[in-house]
Amino acid sequence: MHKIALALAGITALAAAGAASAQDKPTVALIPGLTTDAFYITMHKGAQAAADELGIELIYQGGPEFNPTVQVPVLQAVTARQPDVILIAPTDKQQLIAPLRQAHDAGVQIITVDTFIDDGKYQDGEGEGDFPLSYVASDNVQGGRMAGEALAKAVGGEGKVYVSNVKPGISTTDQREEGFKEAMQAFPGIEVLETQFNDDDANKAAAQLQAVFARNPDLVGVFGANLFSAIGAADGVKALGKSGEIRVVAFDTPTRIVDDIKSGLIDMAIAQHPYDIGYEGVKAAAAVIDGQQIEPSIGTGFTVMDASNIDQPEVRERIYSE
Ligand code: T6T
Repeated sequence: MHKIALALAGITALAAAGAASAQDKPTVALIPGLTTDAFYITMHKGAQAAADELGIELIYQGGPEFNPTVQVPVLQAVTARQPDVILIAPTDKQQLIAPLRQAHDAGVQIITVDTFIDDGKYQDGEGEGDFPLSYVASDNVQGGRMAGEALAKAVGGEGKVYVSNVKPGISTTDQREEGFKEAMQAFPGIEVLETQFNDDDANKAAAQLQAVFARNPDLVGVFGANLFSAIGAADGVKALGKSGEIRVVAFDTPTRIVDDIKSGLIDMAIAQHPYDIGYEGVKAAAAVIDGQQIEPSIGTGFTVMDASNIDQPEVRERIYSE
């Protein structure tokens, strides 16, 4: 296994001779949930920044959909390239356990970013999915609670709301829903309707919003539990002409969500810090390559965006890259 210091020394020498090659560097692969998502595009930038600083070769490879059937072949192709460490956002808590174990058994160290497998508690000697070395991510239960409190406040503690979510089995969005529902227990005047699953398709989420409203004309709010759920929920509210009447709270902050905060369509959005997840992920991978022990869980923060702070530079710098 490479030692970063040695690799760096080697790279310096080769660069001086004008012949540095990718094989001389330790290699880390980042496999996102899907490639066309501003959240993972931003994570890639953070990962690349850390890789450049630490003299690591970064491979970035993913699929076009947030789906284990699409992600597993990508994982197998990346494993065949034998990187030292794979950083991956597993698209399902259970379905990625066996494929990741195969990669691990082939000698690749695993760190999960954003999402986890199994119970997300790694290296504690328990469970089928205990082998990843670390989980680098937002606190998604806490983010869900924050969203719940914000929506409860926006609707004045009363009326019908629901969660627009991706699909069951994804650690992040499951936890956000859990946190949201936990927060709602403090508001007896709010009824949480059945969750609508949109398969990460904003058009489906928009159609579902309109269908839920057709069944519940007294609908007052919706929580979009990720980027596509939130965009779709907001689109649905807009199509009904109910902006400001059906209140929207969003997870994730591409520019489109920020525009909707400005127009009043969305009340509040929770920005994750995907750049930091990518950066910290590669830093942790570098430490592993260097033979160091790392923490089994590495947390990154949130920035809450609403009309009151959306023009502040330190808030705007958390808008995702597209
Ligand atoms: O919300 C993020 C990510 O945290 C989640 O795991 C999947 O959806 C996003 O990528 C946003 O689309």
